[in-house]
Amino acid sequence: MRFFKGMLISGALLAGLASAKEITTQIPVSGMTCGSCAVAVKKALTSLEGVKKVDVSLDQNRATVVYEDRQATEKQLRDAINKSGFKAEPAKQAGK
Ligand code: 9UX
Repeated sequence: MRFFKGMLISGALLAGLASAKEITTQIPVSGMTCGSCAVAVKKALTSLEGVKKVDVSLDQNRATVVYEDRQATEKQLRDAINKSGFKAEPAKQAGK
């Protein structure tokens, strides 16, 4: 009995993970010239619903974002970057 209960719980956990999928994406950002620029981009992204983690690199001109698959889209992330006064560039496929 204990065994089957364990199976049920494992199954429920797996189902939960499958429905709550987090995606990590890297978006090149141009126009950032100082630390405050990077902070502004980070704030804009962090304020979006479904965004879990944001890291903005001024040196690498890139934002790394972890977001909830069901609550946000990469388009929304890009729009937020553009609205904050910077520019989300097309993702590079090479060197990913
Ligand atoms: Mo980065 Mo904007 O200096 O004033 S925050 S250029």
